[in-house]
Amino acid sequence: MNKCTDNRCAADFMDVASLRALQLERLQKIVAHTYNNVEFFRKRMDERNIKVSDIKTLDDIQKLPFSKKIDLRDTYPFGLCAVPMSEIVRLHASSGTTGKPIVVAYTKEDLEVWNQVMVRGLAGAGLSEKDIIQIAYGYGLFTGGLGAHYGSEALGATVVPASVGNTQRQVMLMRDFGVTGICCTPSYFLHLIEQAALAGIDMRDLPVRVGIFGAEPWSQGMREQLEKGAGIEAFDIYGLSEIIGPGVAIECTEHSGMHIFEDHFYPEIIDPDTGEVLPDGELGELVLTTLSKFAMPMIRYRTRDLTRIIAEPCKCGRTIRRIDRISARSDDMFIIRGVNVFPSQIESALLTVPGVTANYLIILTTEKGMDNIELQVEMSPEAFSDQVKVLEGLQRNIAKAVESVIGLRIRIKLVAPQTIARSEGKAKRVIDQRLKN
Ligand code: DLL
Repeated sequence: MNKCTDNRCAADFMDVASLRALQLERLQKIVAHTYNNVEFFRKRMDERNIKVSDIKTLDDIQKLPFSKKIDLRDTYPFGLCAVPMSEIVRLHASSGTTGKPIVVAYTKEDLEVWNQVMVRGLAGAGLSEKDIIQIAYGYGLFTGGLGAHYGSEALGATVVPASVGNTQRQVMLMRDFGVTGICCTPSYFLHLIEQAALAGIDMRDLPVRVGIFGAEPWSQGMREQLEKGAGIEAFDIYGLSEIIGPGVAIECTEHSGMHIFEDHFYPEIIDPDTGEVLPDGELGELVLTTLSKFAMPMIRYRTRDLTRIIAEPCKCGRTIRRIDRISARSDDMFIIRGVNVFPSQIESALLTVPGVTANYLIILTTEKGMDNIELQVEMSPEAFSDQVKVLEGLQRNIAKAVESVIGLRIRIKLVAPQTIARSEGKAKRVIDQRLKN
């Protein structure tokens, strides 16, 4: 058992009965606060004839209506705020793929909660005031940069606010400042490793030892590429703007799921089609309720992220439950020839094949009235070959690996190292060129 020595992590190890009591107390308070201050939410409760006083146990949360991203869009920009603007000290926004951004707001106390969960997460990943942490998530309206920044500062670490971009300079800073921890998207870190190599720097020779990677789905194969390529320990961190930003859940050193800071974010898993609450252990859509965020509380927010709750105790001794790696977003799924496919399934299968990198692109097209998938894959420089036989063998292996997971034979196109566009933030993995009828 690896009890965290930082006493700011005490809540992670709270006895379960006290944790449930704390959750209930906070739930009752936040439901009352939201009912009293957010007209949108009050109407929804009134329509269903639900009263604040109906929340007597944690299970009573199921009486409350769900909320969704569309609610934030419909009430843009400040319709879900539960405090006057004079109490709001920060706004963030997330653009998403279509339409208006969604806006999220924080009071001073909300930011304090955000810092606390980040401190607990970073400390659990073995970081401390002795570390120099480079933040290479984007700074700005995106929550990644500032969330990781202030969390690392609150931990007491030395923060290098690099933001994204200027990749060669990022590598130089890491080397010259002796950076020991890095926070960025996993795809961007892969890019940093490659760029370092091009500059003649082997990331494994640098002091960096911990990576805090999130904001996009990533597979076990990707973890291996990052850990081996840079000689680091990689931690999966999860979060979303609507709930707070990064720091909703994070892995501990056991790396068997992400501990969710459930004293602040109450998790449920539902069947995405029926809305029925599923028991612990079953895969479904994660629904979160913010128990202690007052500027813009979220009640039963449907994240669209698919995972399961791991209720079994973790070897690390934390009593807060875990969620599994986010296997996909329900809206990332595409249907090809009647088969449901998630990009993350393709990544997991692909990276079991030696000689490929995690730089890939899925291209969906319509040919002769049929939907088709092409998977473009960058080969590793070592595996890159001009021998047709070698390339064909690799193509066959990838096609087989993918078929064994999704049940479809898809076209594989091998491309030379460094040909697929790199992203500095969330990687774009799918290009959909299908004809829409
Ligand atoms: O991505 C917050 C964040 C920043 C998390 C930095 C972690 C690190 P949004 O831009 O609102 O917020 O996007 C949230 O990103 O619903 C998931 O679909 C996805 N996501 C976030 N973390 C992970 C992860 C930030 N570790 C959306 N694994 C979420 C898989 C993730 N998907």
